Amino acid sequence: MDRIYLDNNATTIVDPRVKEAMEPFFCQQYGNPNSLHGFGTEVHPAMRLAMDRLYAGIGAGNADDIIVTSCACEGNNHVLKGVYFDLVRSGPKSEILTTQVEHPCVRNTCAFLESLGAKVIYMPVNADGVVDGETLRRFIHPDRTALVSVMWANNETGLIFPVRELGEICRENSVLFHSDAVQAIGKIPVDVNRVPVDFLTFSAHKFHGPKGVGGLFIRKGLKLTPLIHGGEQMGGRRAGTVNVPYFVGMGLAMEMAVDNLAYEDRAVRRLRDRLEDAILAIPDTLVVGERERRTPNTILASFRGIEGEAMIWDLNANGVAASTGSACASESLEPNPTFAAMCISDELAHTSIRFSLSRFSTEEEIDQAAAVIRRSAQRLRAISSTYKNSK
Ligand code: C6P
Repeated sequence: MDRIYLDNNATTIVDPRVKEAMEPFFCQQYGNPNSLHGFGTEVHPAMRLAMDRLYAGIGAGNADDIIVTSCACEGNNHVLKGVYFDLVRSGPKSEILTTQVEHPCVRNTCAFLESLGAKVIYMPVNADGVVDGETLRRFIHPDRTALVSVMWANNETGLIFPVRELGEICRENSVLFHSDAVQAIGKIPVDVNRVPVDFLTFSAHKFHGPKGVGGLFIRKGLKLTPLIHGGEQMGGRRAGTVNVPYFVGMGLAMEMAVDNLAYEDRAVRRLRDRLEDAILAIPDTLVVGERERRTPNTILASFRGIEGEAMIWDLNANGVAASTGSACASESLEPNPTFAAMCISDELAHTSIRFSLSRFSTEEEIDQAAAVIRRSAQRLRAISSTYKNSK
């Protein structure tokens, strides 16, 4: 039985063309790019091309910076801790604004900064599951707010935040704006010309690049204390020998992600909607958030009376990979903060499954997955006293 992968918000398959582009940089062109000899300098053209592809992919200008990082967790840590050191620790500002539904790498870094004395405000989401301009206006203050950090799209619900409006409000108040665009790149347009972000983070493995490499965009002229001190790599902004093969792979993956945006919007969305219709045809199911407000690949569905973990287990045994939410929180027993912030009841939260597609998903897979999900729901409800009692 072929397995069906519907957990693309956790990670994606590396596009075979990306893998192929990376290969020469392991055993042939393996020089350190900072070396002065030919082994070092011969990798420069590929690095320049990769960097050009990243710039073009997000619409960055020549004077902006993009730092190659090890992942989005690193990029997000860099922004939050950097701004803390630059503006909060010794003033002149005191507060960082973020949301109640950020990825743990933002939420937990903010908690760490609180332990150092920063004031962090976790803004609530509205009925649509996002922080809107009105809410930001309530909390932002030009004298106190050092940074606003709001994700571009949520990893669990797929809901898209009004980042353009939020960025404009930050500009009006002369406050720095950061967006974690991990779940947006390759799914919806991400353009730093249209959205006034100062910092933006992404991770290659979410758009068919390799794991362990990401990017941090820094708007031109902005200072940001490094997270990793050492050599002069990345213009002194991030020390450490650049992971050349992964950087090359990320560059190509970015270009392909942008080239495939129209396909994502049309074909992936059509498959997502097909799966969603099939799920909603099962009695007592619901999906969180309106379709048009979500990234085109994501469904967060709830199956009344079925524990999420039980369903993941059953789906897995029948060849379908999905998740109960964020992969890195899959072992946590804490209530899911995103669901809590959205006022999703405990019952709903415990019965939720995230299905996330990619441009590699096929119609045949979606139809097979729909049949597996339907049978799984029937099987598990037949032994669920919670479900029977709810009837
Ligand atoms: N979310 C998920 O299952 P890394 O692991 O550093 O490449 O990416 C971290 C990250 C940061 N921000 C957002 C919005 C994310 O979705 C993720 C990764 C995965 O939802 C794994 S926890």
